Amino acid sequence: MKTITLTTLAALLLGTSLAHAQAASTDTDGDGVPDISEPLLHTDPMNPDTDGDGVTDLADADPVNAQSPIMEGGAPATYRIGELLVENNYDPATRSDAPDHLEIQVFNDGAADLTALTVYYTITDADSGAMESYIYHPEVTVPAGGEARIHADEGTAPGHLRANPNSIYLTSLAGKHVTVSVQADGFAAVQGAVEKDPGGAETAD
Ligand SMILES: [Ca+2]
Ligand SMILES: [Ca+2]
Ligand SMILES: [Ca+2]
Repeated sequence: MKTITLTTLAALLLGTSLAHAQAASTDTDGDGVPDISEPLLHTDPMNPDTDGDGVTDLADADPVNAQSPIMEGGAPATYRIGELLVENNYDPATRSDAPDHLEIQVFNDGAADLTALTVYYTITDADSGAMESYIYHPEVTVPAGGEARIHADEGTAPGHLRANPNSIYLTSLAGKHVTVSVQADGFAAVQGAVEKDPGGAETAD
């Protein structure tokens, strides 16, 4: 019969509890909030500043509600929001339906390329009234006389921003009211709004 010494047993138990402790304290994005706690705060375990306001998730009193960075005034906007989707997205690259996500089409009617855009969007849950708001600075250029699309999803290609996987957009089945503001430096902002049907986000539809 194989015997196990008390020392071995103690080492095994210690090893197990250490592994548990390490798993419980894993903090992938290094913001001080353990991975296992981020869903409780509705924050993103892969993003140290989920709402994009410059304050880390641990220090942020309201980590999924950023104050609007949109400036009043500015030159008349030479751009506009075209399509604004929160579901029924389509991926032209694969010619197939894409998982539901926020997608903003921006038209540039001006004579100069647009860069350094600020995007601010809010999501309000129609049932609970819970609200989230996010700031993004997408690295996209909207060519003069052309258009660009900005996606808040899991994509990594240009124009794709990381969306919060613990957002009410994904975790609540209620309908959502979504507002979007887009502003180029020195110009007036443009706004849009869209309603998302109840039923949560579908992988594809
Ligand atoms: Ca974290
Ligand atoms: Ca985080
Ligand atoms: Ca923040």
